Amino acid sequence: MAGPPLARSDRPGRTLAGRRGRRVLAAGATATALVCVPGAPATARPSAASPQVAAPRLVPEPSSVRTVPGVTFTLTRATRIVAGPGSGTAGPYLAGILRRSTGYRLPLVAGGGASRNVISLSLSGREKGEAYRLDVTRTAVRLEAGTAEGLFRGVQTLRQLLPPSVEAATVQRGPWTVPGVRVEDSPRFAWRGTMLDVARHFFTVRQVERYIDLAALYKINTLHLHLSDDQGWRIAINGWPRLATYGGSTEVGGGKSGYYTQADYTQIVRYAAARYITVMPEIDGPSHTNAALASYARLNCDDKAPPLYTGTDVGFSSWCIAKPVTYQLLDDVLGQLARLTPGPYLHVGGDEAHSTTAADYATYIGRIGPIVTGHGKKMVGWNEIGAGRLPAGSVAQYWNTATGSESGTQTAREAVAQGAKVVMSPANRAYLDMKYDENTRLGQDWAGLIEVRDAYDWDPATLVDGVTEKDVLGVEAPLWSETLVTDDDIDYMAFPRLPAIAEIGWSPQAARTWSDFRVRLAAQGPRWSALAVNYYRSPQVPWPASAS
Ligand code: TNX
Repeated sequence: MAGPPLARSDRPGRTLAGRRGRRVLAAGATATALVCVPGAPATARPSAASPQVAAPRLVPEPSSVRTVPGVTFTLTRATRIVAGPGSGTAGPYLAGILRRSTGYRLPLVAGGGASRNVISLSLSGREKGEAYRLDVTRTAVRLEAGTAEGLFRGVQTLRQLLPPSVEAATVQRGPWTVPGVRVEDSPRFAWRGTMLDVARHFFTVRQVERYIDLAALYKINTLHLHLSDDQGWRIAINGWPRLATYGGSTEVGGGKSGYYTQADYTQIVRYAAARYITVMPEIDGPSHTNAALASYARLNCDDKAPPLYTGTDVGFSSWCIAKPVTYQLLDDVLGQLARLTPGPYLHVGGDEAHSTTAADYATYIGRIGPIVTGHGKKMVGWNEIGAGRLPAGSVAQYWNTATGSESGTQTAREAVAQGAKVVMSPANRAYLDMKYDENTRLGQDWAGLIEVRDAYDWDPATLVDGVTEKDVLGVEAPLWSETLVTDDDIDYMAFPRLPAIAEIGWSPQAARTWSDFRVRLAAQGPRWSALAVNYYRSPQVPWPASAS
């Protein structure tokens, strides 16, 4: 299997947990009676001096939440959604969710107008980027942001302030109340991603869209699609038809599989963009290339095509580094993907090249970098690419474990020394395909077992020596699919760990503790039930009785 096997003693300990309890701060003297609960434990008993206010159970935890005691907004048949100019998809997206479960008409109206019994979404000069501000009073819900993207992130917070049944696909009974709050929020990191491996098992456009919606609820903003590997090539490329028709014809276990037409891919990109999620396509190499090598004999150094592969070994295949046709192919593939992808990044893989010599590997990275930048994109690769020459603006995705992987931490440092930024996906923390415990039916365990707390209790800025906060662009949770076939399989491995990684990427480090997160996470259970998400009922999380 991939990577060095970890002894159980190398697994992340439980000592990284933040021990700072949450504080309940009463702002009793203020006229508005706002109660400031930055990191207040949902379970804490307020002291006699402070009013009894339960902190809303939000994931990811916002930078600042102030509750307004005794105030609630109630959504009624007469509520209107007022979407100001430039508010993008935030209004229609919110209306779509609320109409299904409330059965109310909730008309979407443009700009100003009546200010009572409204949910208003408007742009303001006060916030920037993904930051937003949400005010819930007795008469209105007001969401403000500097961009449509910020409004969309704020809509996710508003969803979580409503009862869980708001997520249902059919009409439910209210009342549809929202607690009085003022939320001011912005992300810690710019990149909060998840990866879906559509190569080991193929997932349809509909399945990918479903995953996008679930990720959007936790303010994920990057979808990394692992489009090629030894077992399958999943994107149609003009001029190289057999990559998809032959290379995409099977998968792990040998089932009949599939690929995306360029129209399918564009559809995914648009669907993600409507949720302010950037798609980053990956074409893995120089290893993980068997499906392509099997499709065209001339791509192989000996001009012989290997058979298709349906097992789960890694590192046995390699592009023929010396042949010009390798780079013609990559130029065509990356050029077409660059044109289909509005986002700034192309991921070129680079992991586990065990069948490529170190010299060939460095040659390869030196060749592929200019191909990517020549098509107007920035290069992203797994951390091994740090051993090669990186164009300006490159990003290394750190996948090794924090302990027991000198070569991994070394290449990450080499990448940073060249000016690259790092996205953190340590396998023993962020890999959604690792088993939760010995009894998990799905997944692998080569990087260790990852219970929810292991996924949550780490800081991307202190994980790798020599890689600090300023070098870190963000976090990403990869979902490798050797063992995953159905939506239920995807759900089970991603929930609840994807929200844990999403919070690491969004929330201030000082505001997050495991003891508080587990309580807020528990409140998501009934939401996932309403969304028909097949989540893992971790024994570490105090799920409400109704969630099981
Ligand atoms: C390692 S880590 C891989 C993938 C496997 C995964 C399974 C990395 C960049 N590559 O090829 O699917 O382990 O956990």
